[in-house]
Amino acid sequence: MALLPILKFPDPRLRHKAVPVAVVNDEIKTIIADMLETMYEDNGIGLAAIQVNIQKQIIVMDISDDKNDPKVIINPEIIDAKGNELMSEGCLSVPGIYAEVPRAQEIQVKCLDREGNSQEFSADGLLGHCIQHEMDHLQGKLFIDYLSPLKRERIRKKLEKVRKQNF
Ligand code: GNR
Ligand code: NI
Repeated sequence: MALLPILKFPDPRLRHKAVPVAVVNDEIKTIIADMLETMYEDNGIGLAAIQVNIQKQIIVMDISDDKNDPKVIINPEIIDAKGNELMSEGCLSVPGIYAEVPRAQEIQVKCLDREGNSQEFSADGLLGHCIQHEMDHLQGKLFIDYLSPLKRERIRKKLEKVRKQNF
């Protein structure tokens, strides 16, 4: 097991696109274990492989209060979506920033699980929002892209300042 460094906005590598996983082999299982450890360490409810500089379509999540219900989705596709709702989101790659983001209210997801088996399920509420947030990461998109360019620019300046202070 290993903790992986999380890329922070405006790192251009957060704009890369992930490619599908061909087979869920031992290499992929190691990445999943390391991603879960990293997500729990940083108190996130989700983590996409792009955030740890791995360009593969792998997402880990745990929205449970006790942090004992890990969910892993690989090569996810949204095959149906309905409704629209706003929810306040944060992101481990955009630390300290929170904003309301519009998402579908309920989605139908098709994916592989961590054993490589095909799965289909519906998700709403926090899990639904989290899946949509993580799937955006796999396409190089961040939740702050839904904000106005002015707000995004303010956030970029703030995080650049924090980065320089920590240098
Ligand atoms: O920890 C996280 N919280 C969160 C809250 C609302 C909607 C999405 C999320 S995901 C985020 C972790 C993260 O950055 N995942 O990419
Ligand atoms: Ni995020």
